[in-house]
Amino acid sequence: MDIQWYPGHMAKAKRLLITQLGKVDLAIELCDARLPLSSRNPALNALISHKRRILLLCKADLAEPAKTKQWLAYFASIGVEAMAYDATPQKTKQAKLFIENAAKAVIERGERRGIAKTIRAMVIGVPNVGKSTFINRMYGGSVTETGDRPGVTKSNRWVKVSPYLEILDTPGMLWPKLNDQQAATRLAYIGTIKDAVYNQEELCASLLEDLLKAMPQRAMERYKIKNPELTGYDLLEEVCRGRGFLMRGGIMDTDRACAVVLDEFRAGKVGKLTLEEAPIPEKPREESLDEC
Ligand SMILES: Nc1nc2c(ncn2[C@@H]2O[C@H](COP(=O)(O)OP(=O)(O)O)[C@@H](O)[C@H]2O)c(=O)[nH]1
Ligand SMILES: [Mg+2]
Repeated sequence: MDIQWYPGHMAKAKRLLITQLGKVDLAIELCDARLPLSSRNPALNALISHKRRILLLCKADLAEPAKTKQWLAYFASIGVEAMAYDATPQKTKQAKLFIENAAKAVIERGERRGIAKTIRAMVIGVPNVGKSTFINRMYGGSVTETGDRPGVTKSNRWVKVSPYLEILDTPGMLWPKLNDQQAATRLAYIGTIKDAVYNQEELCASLLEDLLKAMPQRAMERYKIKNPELTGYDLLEEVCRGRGFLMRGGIMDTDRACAVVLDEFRAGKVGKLTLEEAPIPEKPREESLDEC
C-alpha cells in the first residue's frame, strides 16, 4: 500500500502554522495516544524550538492504559511535558491546570514587572487527533471573546478560558509524516489520512490482520472469524460471511465490511488498543570519569 500526502497541502499547512505560531507564547501539541510517535511530526521541532510547548496524548480512552503510562514515562525521560487526555470534563479540568502550570514561568515573569500577563496558546496537531473537540471542551460553553483587536476575525479569535489563558479558536494543522509506510498505514487506521488517499480493502485487511495479532479473541468474536490464519481479501470475505454483509445473489459487500470495520475501530468498539510501543525511557547519563 502506498500512502501519500500532497506536497501542496503540506506547504500550505506549514505557511499557515508559521503565521499562527508567531502569535503565541505556548504551543499545545496534540497527538493520538494510540500512536504517540507516528501521530507527531518532528518537523514541528524546527518551527517551534524557542517556544514553550506541552504535549497531550489525546483519545486516551481508546488506548491501553498501561501502555499510555509507558509513553508518559518515555516522554518525561526526554524532557517532554506530557499528559494523557480524553474529552471528559475531568480530564479537561486537568488539562487546563496542566497548561496553566506550563505557562506559569511566563506569567510570573510578567507579574514581576507588574503585568498581569495573559498567556496565549494554540493547539496544534495532525488531522483527526481531536483538536476541535479539545478546543470546544476548553471553552466549556462559556466563551468570552477577548478581541476588539484589529485583524481578529470570526474564525481567528482569542478565547479566554481562564483569567490568565487565552486560546486561539482555530487549531494549527500539522501535516502527517508519511515517509514510513507502516506508520502511514496506522495513521490511516485512526483516520488521520483521508479515506480517498488509500485503497480501503487493503487497509481494512491490514487492520484486521493487526487486530487478529493484538487481540485475537475479541477480533474473532466481533467479526465472526473462524480461521485466524486468513489474510488479505480472504479475511474480508470471511467478515462479510460472518456479519452478513452480502448483496443480492450472495455477492460479498466488501465495501460495507471495510466501512464498518474501520468505523468500529476508530470508535474503539473492538477494544482499547495502542498501536505503537514506547521506547525504553532514556536514563539520565551518568557522569563518567573517562569523559572528564
Ligand atoms: N474516543 C474519543 N474520541 C474523540 C476524543 N476527542 C475527539 N474524538 C473524536 O475524534 C474525531 C476527530 O475529532 P476532531 O476534534 O474533529 O479532530 P481534529 O481533526 O483534530 O480537529 C471526532 O469524531 C471526535 O468525536 C476523545 O477524547 N475520545
Ligand atoms: Mg478540526
